Amino acid sequence: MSAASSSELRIELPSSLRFEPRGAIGILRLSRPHKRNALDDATIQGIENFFTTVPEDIKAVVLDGEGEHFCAGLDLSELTERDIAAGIAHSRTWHRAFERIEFGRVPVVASLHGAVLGGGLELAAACHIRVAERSAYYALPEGSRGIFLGGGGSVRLPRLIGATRVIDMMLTGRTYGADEGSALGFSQYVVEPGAGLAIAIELAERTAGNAAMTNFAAMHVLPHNAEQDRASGLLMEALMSAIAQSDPEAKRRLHDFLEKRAPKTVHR
Ligand code: 1HE
Repeated sequence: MSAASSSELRIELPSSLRFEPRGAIGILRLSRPHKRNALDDATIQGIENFFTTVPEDIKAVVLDGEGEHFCAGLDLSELTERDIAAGIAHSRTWHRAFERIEFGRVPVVASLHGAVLGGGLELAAACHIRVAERSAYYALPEGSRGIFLGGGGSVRLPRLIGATRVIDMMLTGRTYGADEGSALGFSQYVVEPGAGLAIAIELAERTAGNAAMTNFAAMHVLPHNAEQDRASGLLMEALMSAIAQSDPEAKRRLHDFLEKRAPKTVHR
């Protein structure tokens, strides 16, 4: 399916999701604050649809949550009547939706604040960059609700913070605040309350300015190589590196630098 431009977004989003294009980036907002942005089936389907057909002119997406909390995880009210087969199918819908985020076309920057719980943390973990306001806190209430991770968290979270910490969170209900969580790997940035969205937008705009091939390589090759044996990883790197540098966009950028038209890389 070919993607439309953001001004003619063809996909219909559920009322729990809102999309706001802003030039080369777009903000996708969890918009169910009265339920603390709990993720019901319609929202998960909407996330999958959105990331399958991100409008062509959108080069990066910010994922935000309306209200005081980023996301309270799975909508527990939908869980009570499911049998085993329905439970497996349900978990697989989450897997599909979150894979679309992690291995889609555009980098996704999550802006986190307040509760980032259970499936909300699984959702955040599927994003490429996480900016946490100081109010953000992380927990896996699954342990106390008698359930288990189902949105890819048992795969993604141990890769972020290590399996033993995830086991501890599940078994004891341990919570982590923004600073501690960032040191562990939950977020790459911690910012003051209220500053998360603006910084997430700034970061998204920066990624939107990259060559598309570079973003593709970072999003697809780096996680792939983290799971490869050394020889396969190095071979994949050589192939990707050659593909990226032969792209006309890379040639243009290299000439810009050599002819002193490009900014220098400095640390501020
Ligand atoms: C919900 C949910 C939800 C709130 N499903 N309805 N997640 C959890 O176990 C976390 C459950 N939620 C909470 O612990 C708290 O709601 C919060 C700490 C996030 C926020 O507290 P607070 O005081 O601001 O709000 P509240 O009064 O608890 O909730 C407001 C409303 O949202 C209320 O509904 P109301 O109709 O009584 O107004 C809550 O019932 C509703 N609400 N969270 C359904 N999660 C793929 S597997 C993933 C597995 C998981 O994610 S397990 C973790 C589930």
